[in-house]
Amino acid sequence: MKNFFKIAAVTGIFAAVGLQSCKPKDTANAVSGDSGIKSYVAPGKYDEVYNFVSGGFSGQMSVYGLPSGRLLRVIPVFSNDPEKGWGYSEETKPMLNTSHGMVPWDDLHHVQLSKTNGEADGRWVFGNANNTPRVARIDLTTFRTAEIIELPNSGGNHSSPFITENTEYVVAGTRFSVPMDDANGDVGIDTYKENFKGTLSFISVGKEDGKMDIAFQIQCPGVNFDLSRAGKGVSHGWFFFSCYNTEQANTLLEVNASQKDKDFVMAVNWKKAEEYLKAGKGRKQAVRYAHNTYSEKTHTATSEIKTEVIVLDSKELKDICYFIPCPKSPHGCDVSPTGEYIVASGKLAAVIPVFSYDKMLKAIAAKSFDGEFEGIPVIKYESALYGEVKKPGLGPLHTEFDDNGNAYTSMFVSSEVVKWNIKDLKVIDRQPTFYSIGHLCVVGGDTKKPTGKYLIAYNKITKDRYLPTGPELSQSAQLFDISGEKMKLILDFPTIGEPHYAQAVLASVIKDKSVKMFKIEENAHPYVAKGEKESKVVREGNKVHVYMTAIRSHLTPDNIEGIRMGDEVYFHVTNLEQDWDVPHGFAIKGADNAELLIMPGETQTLKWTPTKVGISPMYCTDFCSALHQEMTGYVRVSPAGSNVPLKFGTGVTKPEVAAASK
Ligand SMILES: [Cu+2]
Repeated sequence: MKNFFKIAAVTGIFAAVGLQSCKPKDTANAVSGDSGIKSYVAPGKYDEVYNFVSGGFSGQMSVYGLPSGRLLRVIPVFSNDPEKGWGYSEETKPMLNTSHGMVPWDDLHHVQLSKTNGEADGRWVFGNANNTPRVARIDLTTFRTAEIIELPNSGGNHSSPFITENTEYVVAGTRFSVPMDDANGDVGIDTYKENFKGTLSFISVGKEDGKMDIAFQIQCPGVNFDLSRAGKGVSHGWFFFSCYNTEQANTLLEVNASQKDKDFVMAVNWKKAEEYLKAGKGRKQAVRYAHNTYSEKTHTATSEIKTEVIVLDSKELKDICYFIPCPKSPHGCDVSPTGEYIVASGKLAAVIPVFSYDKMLKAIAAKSFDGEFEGIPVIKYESALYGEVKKPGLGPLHTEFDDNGNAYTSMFVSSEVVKWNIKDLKVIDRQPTFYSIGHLCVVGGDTKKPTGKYLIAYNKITKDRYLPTGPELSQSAQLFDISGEKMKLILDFPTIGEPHYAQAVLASVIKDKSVKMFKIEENAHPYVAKGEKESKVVREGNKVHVYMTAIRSHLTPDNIEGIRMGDEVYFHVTNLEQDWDVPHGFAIKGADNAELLIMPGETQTLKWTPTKVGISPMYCTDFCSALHQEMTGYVRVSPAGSNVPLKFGTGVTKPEVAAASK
């Protein structure tokens, strides 16, 4: 058996991936009859569902309307975004701060909506940074990133951000085990088994304000944590993580981490961990990590470096972590709506094992163990197993659920979605995807109450699905109607970056909470100008602060003189509009960062260091009115040491001399 797996896995399956040999033949006829009409949303009509999709290596999150597949918004999270000035404006730069300094890129893999009673409550959506481990919280009243927290003791934040049923915790398991941050990391890489550790970070989330904090970490054996789900219903209080590389290999993982027939699902009793934490069983560890928050009062982010984290050791505290054997290199680890069944997906396995929470508890009570792995009890496979889905397809990755007791599993290698019944584990239907599906998403499919109407497949490859666009083709999502016995493909739509995981929720949960503008009288930005009369230009040494306002269709001031080479100029632009959907933009010639995009009632700052003597035009970048093209101005830059007086104005052909020079 072991040899079969080795050959099948390393030769057969990987060759199949490379050759696309499992490409379905009937691509042209994929949507037939009137199925397409099911995705049609007439002009002027709203979509029924919001779909939050990870942007993979773009570092952003995108928002689509379903069933139309319309791209509604790209939310900047971990990467600079010149469209919105994210990471370029002085106010947003602190959001990308880390213990390594500013890291303006990451690889966002998974998204997860906040939950109340196990259902999406539409308050926040969380995303993970895989590369430089971080977790972000996005506020769904503004669709903007409100908070980013860095994770110490982690390398590759893949198993993240997964959430308990009342958003008590967002959890983040490290993908790459590494030496702990307070240990000497200058060790031979081949000392992996001795020195490399895995960690699970439990991030608490403020009930009202959503504020994140690392409540504790659990130190685990050095393996790769891949995905996770919180228990719910009967299994509330537990977390389940898939782990691979239990071989603890440190090189050529494609072979060396595919040796064993079984890796593990790790079950974590987080309620028990909380008890140990309260009883003072944690170790305080000195670390450095950034915690960045954006305030909509000041429209400004602050970054704080934290210096301590509490670590619980899974080896010492025997009853918080258990391993369950799982074939083979598992990816998905998904919990059914009732919380009773845990579905694991071995990427290289020929079956889908379904574990029973009840059987797992009984196995723990009866100590039905197969020894230990790195000091953690290993439950006997058969003792926790409910049953196996036989011949589901090749390369099972991830499972979600509907409201009728069915499960849907993505099959990467055989490029299909397989529907099966949770009770009898029989396959009901299979539909091809185009091509190489990774994650899938059912509306509410990871919650206690799935809606069971739409399923979206997130595919790695599109090949012949869209018009060619050079060497790189758009990646894609595919929408299936799952309201009947058979799944029906109804739409293809292209996606931003590489769509990993996504979540979807009925639009009614979110749409009426949208912020339409920020009240100008509540703007507490230190450089706000709450009306044109408050606009001014102030020199402080070589720093020049421009308190500027924007309203249709002019900037105030729009003529500025007296700037000198060597100055740092800060344009603090307040958008005076108090009307929905009227942002203004701001850009100036030669600025080496980006534009600003300023929402109604908000203030944002562009830092500009002039590089040439002369006249630099500036203008509004967001087409705001019929006279948007006239929304412009000039800045005069004179040589260093010049005695051109500081002057500014709007609507005067001869500007007044600045009174407010310091
Ligand atoms: Cu404008």
